[in-house]
Amino acid sequence: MSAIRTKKLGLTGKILLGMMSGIIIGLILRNLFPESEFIKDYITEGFLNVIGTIFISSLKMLVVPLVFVSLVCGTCSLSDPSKLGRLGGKTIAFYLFTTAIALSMAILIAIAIHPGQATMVTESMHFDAKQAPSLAEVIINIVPTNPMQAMSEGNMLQIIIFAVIFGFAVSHIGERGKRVAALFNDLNEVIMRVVTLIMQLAPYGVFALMAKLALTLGMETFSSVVQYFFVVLSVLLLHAFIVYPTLLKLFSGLNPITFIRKIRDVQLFAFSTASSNATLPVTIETAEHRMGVDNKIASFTLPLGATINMDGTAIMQGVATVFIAQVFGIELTISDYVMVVVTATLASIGTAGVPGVGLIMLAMVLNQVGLPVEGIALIIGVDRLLDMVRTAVNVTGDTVATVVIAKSENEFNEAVFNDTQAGKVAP
Ligand code: DAS
Repeated sequence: MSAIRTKKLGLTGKILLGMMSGIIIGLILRNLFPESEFIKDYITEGFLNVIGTIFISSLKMLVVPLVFVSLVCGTCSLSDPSKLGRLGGKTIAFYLFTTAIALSMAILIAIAIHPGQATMVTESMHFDAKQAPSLAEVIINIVPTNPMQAMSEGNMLQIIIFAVIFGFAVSHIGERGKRVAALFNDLNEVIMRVVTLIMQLAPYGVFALMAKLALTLGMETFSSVVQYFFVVLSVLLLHAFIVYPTLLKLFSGLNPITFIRKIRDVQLFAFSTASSNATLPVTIETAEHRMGVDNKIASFTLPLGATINMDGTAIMQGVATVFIAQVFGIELTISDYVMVVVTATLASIGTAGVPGVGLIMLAMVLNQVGLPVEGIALIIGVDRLLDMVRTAVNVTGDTVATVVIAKSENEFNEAVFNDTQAGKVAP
């Protein structure tokens, strides 16, 4: 057990080392050679971009096969099919509950601190708002007309629906179904082994991502919207380290400190990649092998959460809406705030966990309450950094819900969570 713990600690330490050295080296290069075309072309957009993109692509490469195979395994191993309905209901209810808490907290704190000053409006502000899907389109688009196309496009909600139906069918063909299920379980183990191998690349990938970010994101960006940045950051940290541990303790009785220690790797991956989807392989491996969640729960709740549960994003949208209203001197009514909560919650359901999606959905929220979408131009400069933090909050919320639901369904090995029994960690 100590060997496993040392190995895990080594990986976390190496990732943190990669992150810090990337930021320091990036900032040094930016300050020593601020105008260097060589640095820009061959280091930032060259070497660092290549390494960082390959690392994120290697994680994303696993998302579709992992989600499909693990969901088929999870669904066909659910002995009582009616459990699927209860599991789905519990999962979606818990996700909506935590998102509503996140949004309400964000709006109340932004109103109290009042970060937006009317002096910041300029003529040059402009933001091309992409048309977000309507609720009806989101629901219709859930069912895939072509599962292969859904997989090639990475349409997560369609993949989830197809995998659940496929797995349900596997459990209804008797003995032959058992052979199919065994095959999918073996495939799942293979994919988990690939996840463990790719995790060894993390320190190098994280170094490249952080160095590129430090080289491109100048400190001057922050000065204009520093208050907005720190209001969002403080609500994100409040939600991650106060609200979630409280909910975990309340709904499962488990030790929040143990959870925070074990979720660290997942948060670092999410922070570095700014993508819940890309982090999904690590989230599932951690939930199953380090927290004792059974595959039949994790394979369902985590892919669903990476797609429909984005509390961190909702927090940004809540603060940004209040901030932009304040900057433009627009008074929002209570019903406007209720509309923000409903729209931001629905907006997060229909969007995949990829970098920057929260900002695109913010345009939908601003439209809904009649606020100028141009206001997004004020905050876009610091959004990448906030995207990284809110993605870490998103995956933390997905994992809290998964642990709570697994324990409530008795599909949870508390000995693994408390480190009194080794999980199935790949050697
Ligand atoms: N980057 C998104 C995610 O992967 C969150 C966001 O864009 O707000 O969860």
